[in-house]
Amino acid sequence: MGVSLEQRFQGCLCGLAVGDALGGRFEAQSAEHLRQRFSNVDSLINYVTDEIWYTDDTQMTIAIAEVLADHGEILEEPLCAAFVANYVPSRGYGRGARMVIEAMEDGEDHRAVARKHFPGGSYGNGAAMRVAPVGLIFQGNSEELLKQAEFSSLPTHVHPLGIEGAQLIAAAVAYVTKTTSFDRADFFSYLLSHCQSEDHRAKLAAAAKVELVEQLAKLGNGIEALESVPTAIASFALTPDSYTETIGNVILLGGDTDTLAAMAGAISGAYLGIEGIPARLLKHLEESAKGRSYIMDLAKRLFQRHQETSVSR
Ligand code: RVK
Ligand code: MG
Ligand code: MG
Repeated sequence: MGVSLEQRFQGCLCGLAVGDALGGRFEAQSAEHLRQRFSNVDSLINYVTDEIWYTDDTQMTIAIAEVLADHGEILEEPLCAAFVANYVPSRGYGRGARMVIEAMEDGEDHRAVARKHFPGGSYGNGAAMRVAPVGLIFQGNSEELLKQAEFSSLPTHVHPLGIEGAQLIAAAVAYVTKTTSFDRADFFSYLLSHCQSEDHRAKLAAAAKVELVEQLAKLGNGIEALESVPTAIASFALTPDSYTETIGNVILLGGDTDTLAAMAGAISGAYLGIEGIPARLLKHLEESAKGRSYIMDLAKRLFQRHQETSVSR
C-alpha cells in the first residue's frame, strides 16, 4: 500500500481529531433524526463546509501524546499535569472525568475521586477515546501495550471494563499500524486474544460477526466502553479501505457520535495513513493553538520518539 509509518502516526491522530470534530456536531442526536437529515455517508461528509472543532476526546488524546512524546512512556504525574493543562471544560467532558480533573487542578486527592465517583470507578469510554497514541508507540510489544493502556486509563477510569475498552482500542491501533493488507479474521482473533473479561469477549465476538452496516447499531452507540468500543472496531473492520465510510457509518448511529467516530477514525487513520483522510475534511479541522498543525507536529514527535525507543525495546 506504500503508506509510511510516519504517515500512519499522522493519520491516526488526525483521523481521531476529524472524526471527533465531525461527530461532535451531532452528539446525542438519534439515528432516526440523522437518517432523515442525511441519506448516506457522502451527504454527511459534504455537510462539512466550515471549521469543525474537536471535543474532549482529542483534547485528552493530545495530553497522552504529549506525555509519550516527551517521556516515551505513561508517567502518572506528567499525565495528570497534561490533562489539567489541556482542560477546557467547554469542549464537553464526561461528568466523572470533569470531577477528577478538577480535583487534580485543585491539588485534591484525585485518586480517591476516581475510585468513588461511580461504584467501582468509571466504565465510560473516556479512557478508550484517548488511548490511540499508546497503540502507536507500543505497537511492537503486546504486554507493554496492555500495561501502558491501563496506566493511561487509571487517573480517571479505574473500572476494569473502562480499562479494557482502552486496551482493545490500543490493540486495534497497534494491529493496523503494522498491517499492509487487512485480514478481518486475523484482526478479530488478535483482539479477542487481548480480552480480559467475558463481557468484552462476548461483545467483540458479536462485532466480529457484523458484516453489514445495518448490523452495527445492535452493538450500541452509548457512552459506556462496552457500548461503543466494539462498535467503533466493527465499523473499521467493515470498511477498512474507506476513512469516510468508517467514521460516517458510526456517526449515523447517533448517540455518542464524537467518541464513536474518534475511535473508529483513529484506527482507520492508522491503517490508511494521512493520505486516507480526504483533504477537504482535514482542511476544515480547527487551526487553533493546538489545532491541525499542532496535531500534525505532535504526530511527528511521537513518530520520532517511537523510532528512538523501538530500537531499545
Ligand atoms: C460528554 C454507572 C457509569 C459508571 C458506573 C456512565 C464525553 C455515567 C466524551 C458517566 C465521551 C458516563 C464521554 C461517562 C467520555 C461510567 N456506574 N454509570 N460505574 N461509569 N458511567 O463520567 O470520560 O462527552 O453516566 O467517567 O468516560 O465525548 O457520566 O466520563 O463521550 O458513563 O464524555 O463516564 O466520558 P465518565 P468519560
Ligand atoms: Mg467528546
Ligand atoms: Mg463522546
